[in-house]
Amino acid sequence: MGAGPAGLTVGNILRAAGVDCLVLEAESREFIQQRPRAGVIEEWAVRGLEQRGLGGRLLERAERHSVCEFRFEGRGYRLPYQELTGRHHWIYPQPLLVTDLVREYADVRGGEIRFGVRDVRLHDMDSDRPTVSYTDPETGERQLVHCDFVAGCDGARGAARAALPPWARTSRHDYGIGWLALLAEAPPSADCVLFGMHAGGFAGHMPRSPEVTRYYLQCPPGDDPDNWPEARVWAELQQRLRAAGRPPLTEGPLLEKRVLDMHNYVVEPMVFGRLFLAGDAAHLVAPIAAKGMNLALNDAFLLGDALVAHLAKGDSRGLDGYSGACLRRVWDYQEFSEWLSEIYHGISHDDPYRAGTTLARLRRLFSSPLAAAAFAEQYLGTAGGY
Ligand code: RFL
Repeated sequence: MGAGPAGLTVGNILRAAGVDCLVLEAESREFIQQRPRAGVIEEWAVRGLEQRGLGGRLLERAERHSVCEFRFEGRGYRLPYQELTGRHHWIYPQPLLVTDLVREYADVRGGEIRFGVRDVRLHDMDSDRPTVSYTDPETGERQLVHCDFVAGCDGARGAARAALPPWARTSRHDYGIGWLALLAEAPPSADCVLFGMHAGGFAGHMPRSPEVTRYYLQCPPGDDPDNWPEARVWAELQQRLRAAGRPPLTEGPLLEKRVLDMHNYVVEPMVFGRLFLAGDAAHLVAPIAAKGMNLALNDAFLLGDALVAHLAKGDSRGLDGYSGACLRRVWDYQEFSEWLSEIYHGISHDDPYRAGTTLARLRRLFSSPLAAAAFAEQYLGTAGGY
């Protein structure tokens, strides 16, 4: 269920092993191939895609990033994470990755996919023969799919999570802040990601391609994007990201403008009978640390490989340990997101005590090589070892 990074990766792994598989997707192919979202992919995740024959186009086109820059108190401080850890980030827009994965799954590996399905429901997940039903968009008829396993990869608002029993635990965290997420038709204004910590609120600059840049502006949760006309957006971005000796941002028309209320959740366990949740269906992490798609890929690698081991070799160890293995990385990234949120938002808080401790944390990153290396390791994600 779901043709996002998680569902398509699981589907591709199953198809490579010759396993019959059907992907159900609520939207159209055109829509999912254009939906703008993530852009930062961790090195281990790219390696995981590559090992499963899914990284070719990404490696040809993605940009490699090795440094990020924090801007506060009117100055820019560069953090050379590759120098500190030997590892880097890849920048590859999520719509391009989804396009690659759909093409490989449907056009190369012969996987079946039904787009535009409506009213998807799950039945008998705790039996040996679970079924999924949906309304066919063309005929309007209900269809029933008999399954051996169901991969619930239908994101934060899908049907899979809703089908969990009452005893499944969902832990939630609300940051109490909003981000205005923007895509600008403007070239990046620096060679790297910029984080602006300012009394007026956080601002972020994330290069996406030579023509397009993602920006974020902290705003009240639930704010109306109409409160942010282009002139106000650019004035705030210029102010919050200003640093001595750095040129002003290159402005351009805004292609996307939406308010995200920052919150996280984690579902435990990620399994109910024959239903295995993966990606945002199982855990949401606000885009603060750019981790969500990476976690979705980690789940998909573990689930796809475990299903193949079970179906091809009768080895169930991967499926038995699936939830625990995913959750170790999930909680690690949740914790980092929490820590980073304080760095981003502590200065703009009304509380001068919090602003003081946040500035101390920031200064430590640029005075202690050990603190910088610890940040870099978490920012890049640990390559295995969980
Ligand atoms: P997706 O991508 O949401 O895919 C789920 C798919 O399921 C479909 N669907 C259904 N299909 C069938 N039946 C139903 N009932 C269905 N209901 C929904 C949906 O149409 C969709 O196609 O989940 P997946 O695969 O788990 O992938 C998760 C990632 O998309 C998400 O975590 C990231 O986008 C988060 N994220 C980022 N993650 C990163 O790792 N690095 C980043 O730089 C980053 N930047 C971001 C982000 C998320 C953002 N937004 C919009 C919240 C930036 C932003 C602005």
